[in-house]
Amino acid sequence: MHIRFNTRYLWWVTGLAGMFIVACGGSAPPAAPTVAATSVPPTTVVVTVTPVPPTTTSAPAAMEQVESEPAVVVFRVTDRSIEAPESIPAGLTTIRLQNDGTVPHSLVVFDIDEGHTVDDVARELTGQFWPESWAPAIGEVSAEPGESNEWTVRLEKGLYAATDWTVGPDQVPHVARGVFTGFEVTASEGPEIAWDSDVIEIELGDFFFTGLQDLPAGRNTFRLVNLSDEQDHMLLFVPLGDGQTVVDMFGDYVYERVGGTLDFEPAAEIGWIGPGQEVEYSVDLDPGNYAVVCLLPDGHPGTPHSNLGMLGQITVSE
Ligand SMILES: [Cu+2]
Repeated sequence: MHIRFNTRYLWWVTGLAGMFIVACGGSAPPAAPTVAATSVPPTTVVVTVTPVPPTTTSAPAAMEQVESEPAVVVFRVTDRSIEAPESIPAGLTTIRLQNDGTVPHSLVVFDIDEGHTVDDVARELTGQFWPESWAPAIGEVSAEPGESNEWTVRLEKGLYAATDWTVGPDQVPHVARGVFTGFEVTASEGPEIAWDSDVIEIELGDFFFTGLQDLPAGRNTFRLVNLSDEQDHMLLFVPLGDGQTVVDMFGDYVYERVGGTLDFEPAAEIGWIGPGQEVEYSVDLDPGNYAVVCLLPDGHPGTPHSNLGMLGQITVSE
């Protein structure tokens, strides 16, 4: 975990140019899916979609929201491939990374604007560049071998790419080995599935958090909204030592230290959230004090967002 983590930050410093650029995500909201999902065995790659009976109310379908679980789509990642459906109905969707490989893997999904293709994303990533504003990230998770992790996002009609963009233990990018796939989100009709209302809402802006709060130990579910028009954001929860503060740990954080002297391992990570995106993540936290930071860079080479104000501290209690 630690090595992979440093590797990705090095990549930010040396290779990434595109993720700070204005994203245009202006497509109309799609009709919502009439789906309910069930979980699937980890070794299969299935979207389990069960039609929901049509509602009897006369309100326009696009305006109503129903309480239901989002559809679950499994992305089975091995060391050389991603198996996933080629087509997914639009709407609130849980994207689950199932790591069936032998090393840690991440899964990031890009929402590709019209005029660009899945191959465009592959080309950028193979050159170790982040896709530019035409393919904003809509979330990322990571998982150890044999484990899974997931997040929930409202998918809109269009083309998407999914990959593990990180570098393996042998320094070869996973995308270069074929850990990459594209999929299409198709229009769907019926009531929109409402977001879970029983969550902790956090807004991420340029450059601040709102809604950060002390938490009970265990599993906490967050809905995060990126208010920015141009910046990606993320959240890391990093355990603090006795008497240590977030300023001690990240107050003078600069990328030059990454890969060498700065030594930290996040307890939880809420991945890349593109401009305007809204996502839901659950994380498990043990009791203790945590630094909560966004370390993405502003500009290239960039100032870490933590230095610009995206830096907080919380206590997690039994
Ligand atoms: Cu940020």
